[in-house]
Amino acid sequence: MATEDVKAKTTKKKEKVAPKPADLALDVASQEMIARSREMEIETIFDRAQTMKPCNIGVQGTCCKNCAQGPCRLPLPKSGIEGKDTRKGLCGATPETIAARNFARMVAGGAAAHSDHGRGVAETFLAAARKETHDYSIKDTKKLLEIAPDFGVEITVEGEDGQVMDRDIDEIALEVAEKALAQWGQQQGEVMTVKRAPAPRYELWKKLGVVPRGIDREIVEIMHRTHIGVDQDYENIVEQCSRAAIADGWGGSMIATDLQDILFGCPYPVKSSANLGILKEDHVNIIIHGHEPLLSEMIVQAAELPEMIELAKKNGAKGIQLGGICCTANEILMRHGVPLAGNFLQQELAIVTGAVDAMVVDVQCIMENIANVADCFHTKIITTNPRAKIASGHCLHIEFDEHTAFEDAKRIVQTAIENFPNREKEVIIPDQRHDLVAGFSYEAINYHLGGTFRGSYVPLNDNIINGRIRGIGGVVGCNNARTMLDDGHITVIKELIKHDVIVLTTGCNAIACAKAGLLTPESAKVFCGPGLAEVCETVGIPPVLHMGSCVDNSRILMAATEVVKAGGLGNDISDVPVAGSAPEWMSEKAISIGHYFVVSGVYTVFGVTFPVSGAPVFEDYLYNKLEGIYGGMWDLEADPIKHAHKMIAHIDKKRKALGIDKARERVLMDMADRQKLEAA
Ligand code: SF4
Ligand code: MSK
Repeated sequence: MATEDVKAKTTKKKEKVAPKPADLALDVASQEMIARSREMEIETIFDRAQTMKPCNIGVQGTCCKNCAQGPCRLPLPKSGIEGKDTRKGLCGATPETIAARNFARMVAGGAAAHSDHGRGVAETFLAAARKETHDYSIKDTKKLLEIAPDFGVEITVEGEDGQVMDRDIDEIALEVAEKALAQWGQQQGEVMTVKRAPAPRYELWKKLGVVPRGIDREIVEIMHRTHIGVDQDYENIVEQCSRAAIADGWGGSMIATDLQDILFGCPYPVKSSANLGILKEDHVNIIIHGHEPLLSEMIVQAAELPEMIELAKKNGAKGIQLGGICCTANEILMRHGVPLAGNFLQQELAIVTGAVDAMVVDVQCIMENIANVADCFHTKIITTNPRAKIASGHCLHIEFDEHTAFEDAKRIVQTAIENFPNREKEVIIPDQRHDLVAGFSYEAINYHLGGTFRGSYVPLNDNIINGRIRGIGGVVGCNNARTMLDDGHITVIKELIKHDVIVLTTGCNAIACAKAGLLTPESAKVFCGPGLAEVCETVGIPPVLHMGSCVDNSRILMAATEVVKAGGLGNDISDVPVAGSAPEWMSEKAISIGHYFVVSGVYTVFGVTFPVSGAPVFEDYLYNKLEGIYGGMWDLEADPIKHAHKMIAHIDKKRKALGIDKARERVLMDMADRQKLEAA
């Protein structure tokens, strides 16, 4: 071949055409902003995902860098393993040990993130109970009284005359606060909230010796065991993962959710809207992004102050528009109806509109590159948490302290307002926003199904037993730039509801559903199978119930527990026709959540990729053997339709085991059937 031809061929090979925005994101608003970022030559995660490919060995979970003799890299040979697997790290660590250690460190990272969030909430709760802050107080006394006994706190007291009286609420709050905070540093005994699980589940954990002793202790022990030369038995490592994950889901995350509900109110159904179209050109736009509601609750109040609205007007705006990204978004949506601006992969794109006057961030899922994108606009990035700063001259740090919370929030809102006149680039806001109904705490589901006086999960169970509802899908989790934004989420969920599986959602999945219009009762008749559509229509609920943020996956555990308690669907979560899923996961928190779903008895499928493929024996342990121990197991399925059908197959397996599989052969409902359903 002539030299010129070779050159032409090589150059041609190098000229890789960037994928079209429509191939990178499902929603039109994101597509428009990806296109705009390209026109403006602003690099985003969508570009980096093309130029940087993931490491082939890390993806398999078999790269170890736990000591300075490595990294030791043990990729699976292309031809597979024939005979004995002789791969070893320098110290002799097998692929199984390495993949298990990496998996365990992800559980530790995820559990630590959730639980440290929970600790922050518990500390604020204690400050409120001690009346050290005027900015927070006990709002939901009903929930306080409900959870107090779980911490061994009496809610009544016997008077001198032998009469039983209600105890003082402040006293109860203080005792609950102290007991709750003690769960983190506890060294012996059991994390107290773990006993909320159905009795057979708790007994199984006791038998297996995986009831967590203290939240921090189990996380620290993972880090110890995965140090070079400690735990070299993948089954034993997974056992410790189970302790830490239970300490997260049934401990740190659950306590965070409870105490947030008591401080800010338990969520009940609320209407709002979602996507970048919620931003307003003539308003000061403040995006709140991250995970903790402690600050965002204060910002919501500060933004409503007449003096702030007046200041906004003085600066040329018509008012103040708040919008959320990631789980902070879910927190303030659930309790105040603040609209959702977008999910994880939309954080840079929100700034690209040119309409964001401040993006206020706390902790978790905040991409460092928002500082670079903000640099191209007038947007101020305001970090607020001492744990999460961004080393960029363009970021402002206004530290948030629970003792001066409202004043801090006012400073932040004021900073955003004063930045409004500094807009320099053209503002382009995609005309995309969808209505939604959110706020389905497990208490709200109880109320919605059964009414104020006879709130109960019995109607849900009845409809599962009679086959109108096939089962329950818990579909949650992140976006992942290695796959099309929201495509996995929406394809999986549409397939589930089409087959009469009701979906409980949290996190960025919930935001994806909101953008796709799946969080409205009206969506039921468009997307659901006849049975689920009938139930949603009768009860007036969407087929996808938004339960909150990442820590609120604990609400899904409690909903599953309520289903068990309502009767007729077995004695434990592992008996219920339920399956879990994270179609676009990416964070370590997703691994901790997945593992506490699995050890709670739930078959859990992840999409995109799973970092264990380089260690087939360990992979088989997670995907198959765990079912024999916990009744739940992991699985991976990247194809969203197959992913949904694996969940449906599991749900059908559970229906069969319960003897309710025949109930699905049903005729269309007549008026008498509808009346029966309403009366259930
Ligand atoms: Fe290699 Fe062992 Fe060190 Fe890991 S711990 S880097 S496998 S020598
Ligand atoms: S925010 S952990 S990307 S769900 Fe909770 Fe979304 Fe995943 Fe962060």
